[in-house]
Parts: sequence; C-alpha cells; structure tokens
Amino acid sequence: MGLLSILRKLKAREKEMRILILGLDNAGKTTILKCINGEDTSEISPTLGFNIKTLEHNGFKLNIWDVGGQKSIRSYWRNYFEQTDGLVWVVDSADRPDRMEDCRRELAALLQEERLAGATLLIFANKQDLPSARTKEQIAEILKLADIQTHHWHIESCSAVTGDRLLKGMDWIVGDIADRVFMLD
Ligand code: G3D
Repeated sequence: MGLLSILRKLKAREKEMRILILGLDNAGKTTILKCINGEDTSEISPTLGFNIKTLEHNGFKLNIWDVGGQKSIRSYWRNYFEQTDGLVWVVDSADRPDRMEDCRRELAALLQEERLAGATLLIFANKQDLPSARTKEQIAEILKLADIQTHHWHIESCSAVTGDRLLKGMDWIVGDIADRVFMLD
C-alpha cells in the first residue's frame, strides 16, 4: 500500500477535514465562523491574527482556520495552505467595485497556489441581507468563476447576520471533500 493511501486511511478514520476561510478584510469571515459554530455574533473584533475553530458537521470533525484578510497580512496566507482540504472564499457582496476587483485578483492568485491544488472551493456571496448586495450570479461573473477548471467549486449566497444558507454551503463543501478524500479506499 502506498504512503498516500495509508495517509488517506488514517485521515478517513479520524474523519477530519482542514478548511481555510479566506477573503478580503471585512468580508464577514469571522462572523460566518461564529455563526456556524453557534456563537453570539454581536461582538466581534476584526481578525488580526487568526482563529481556529473545531466543530462537528455531518459526522465530520472540521478544523476551520480563519486568517485575517487585511492587505498587509495577505502575504502570510500561504503559511496556512499545507494540507488544506477545503477553501471557503468569503465575499462582501455589497463591497465597492475596486474592492471587488481586489477580490477577483486575490482569489485568482490563490487558485494558482500549488499547495491548494487539491482543495475544494466554496464561495460565499455574503451580506445578502443588505439591499445593495449583488446576486450570486453577478458575483460569479465578476470573479469569473466559470473559468475555473482546476478546482471543484460552488457559490452560495448567504448572510452571516441572519444565518441564511450558511449550512447549505457547508453541507456542499463537506460533501465534496468527503467524496474526494474519504471514498477513495
Ligand atoms: P472579516 O472577519 O472577514 O474581517 P467580520 O469580517 O466577520 O469581522 O465582519 C466585518 C463586518 O461585516 C462586521 O461589521 C460584521 O458584523 C459585518 N457582517 C458580516 N457578515 C454580514 C452579513 O451577512 N450582513 C451584514 N449586514 N453585515 C455583515 P462591523 O460593523 O462590526 O464592522
């Protein structure tokens, strides 16, 4: 048996997944993480370092890493790429046009990263409760998601304030990772 399949078997037994939450600062990453973890979302300070949360979802143990998105610390994202099963890319759907362009560029750069090559990608079009929020179809077009050939991807509209569709998105990413990583033996 190859080393890779042994590692997969070990991982399957633990049913553990490593998921990174990334996106520009202020996109709503920390609020999403707190919401899916069932915490009070009313008092959140901007992400300076990183948060790690471990939670159960559909029988899997998720280790979720939330790394800050300010421009000055984006270069540190790559320190967290190793062994990432899933990437959750959070978008402020009501953000300014120039920030949407930053968002497109940063995501495109991430998808070029060799260490993220195997990761499943979920895009959350967050802040749908705001009247000025773009639809997920508009976000998909701005981010040019249709061009992505290298990763399994899916976009879900959501609101971290109301909790709407967060679990639907998490179901999809956990299901896709489970199919890829745990069903190979
Ligand atoms: P980050 O971790 O990506 O940097 P945060 O983002 O989770 O800290 O959220 C940044 C701000 O956006 C917070 O507002 C937060 O309440 C708000 N926010 C997050 N998700 C939503 C959402 O779905 N809808 C709305 N309307 N706001 C959201 P403050 O005012 O605390 O800066």
